[in-house]
Amino acid sequence: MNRKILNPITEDEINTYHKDGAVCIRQQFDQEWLSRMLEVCENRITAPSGSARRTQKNNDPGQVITGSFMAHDNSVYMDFAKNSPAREIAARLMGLDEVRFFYDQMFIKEPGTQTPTAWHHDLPFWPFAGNHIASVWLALTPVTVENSGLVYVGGSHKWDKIYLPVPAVPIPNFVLDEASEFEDCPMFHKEFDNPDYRFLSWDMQPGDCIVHHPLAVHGAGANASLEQRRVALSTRFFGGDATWYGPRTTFTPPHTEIEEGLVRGKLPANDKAFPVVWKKYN
Ligand SMILES: O=C(O)CCC(=O)C(=O)O
Repeated sequence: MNRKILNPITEDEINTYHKDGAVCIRQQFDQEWLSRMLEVCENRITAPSGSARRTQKNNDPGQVITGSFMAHDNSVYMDFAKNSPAREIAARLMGLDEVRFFYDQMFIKEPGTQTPTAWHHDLPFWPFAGNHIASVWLALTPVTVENSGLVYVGGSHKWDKIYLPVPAVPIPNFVLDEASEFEDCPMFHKEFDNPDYRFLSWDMQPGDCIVHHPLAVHGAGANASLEQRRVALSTRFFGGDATWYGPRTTFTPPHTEIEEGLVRGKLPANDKAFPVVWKKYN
């Protein structure tokens, strides 16, 4: 399995990431990574464990299976976070010499599921502040807008907005204090014909990934395909100007309850919760 990227990240890709808040990076993972990660994600369909969740709404012929923090109880995911090219992709796009692993999340949408991914950006869910937090959303199956591919609002990470974090499955008292005052994220699919917005989406093959900024607004529609399952693994990394803010929601990454090294305004340099996984000069 390749530890290093297969092709250099280009200036064009870096500029797009900074300008749009999201960029699609093609084919940087070898087949062994893809087969391995698809298998371990699909195992969660039949044997959900850890934080895997399944949502199936009334009258929805499909379902959504999600999971978070898998790396903390499954070494295959931790190996991906510590050794796959995802780390270097995130670091190079953010222009950092060193990145830490934040957490991982998987998103499976079974054929025919009606459940959309609501419009949101990620930062208000998290106890962090700063720009240098990148998510690498790796397609493990073919992805199109028709089968619930992500759609981004280009440049939305520069709007100076922070939207109310709403979990996909309702969680009682999820939002804490000040975050409950944040405004609702608009339903941007109603604006698809509005020339004021630039919507970005990509047809993807397994092994393509989208890397997005923590304030890039994104969402996805139903999986309208009746044949194609959509499986993605989102692995998040940070460094540079990222700082600990303190919880805005009940989202609590493993080992952060101890609070060692977690000081508001400082890089969350807690090696157990957020190990350093890539250094430029290694
Ligand atoms: O895959 C999805 O539907 C949601 C992904 C997402 O919101 C993320 O990775 O931040």
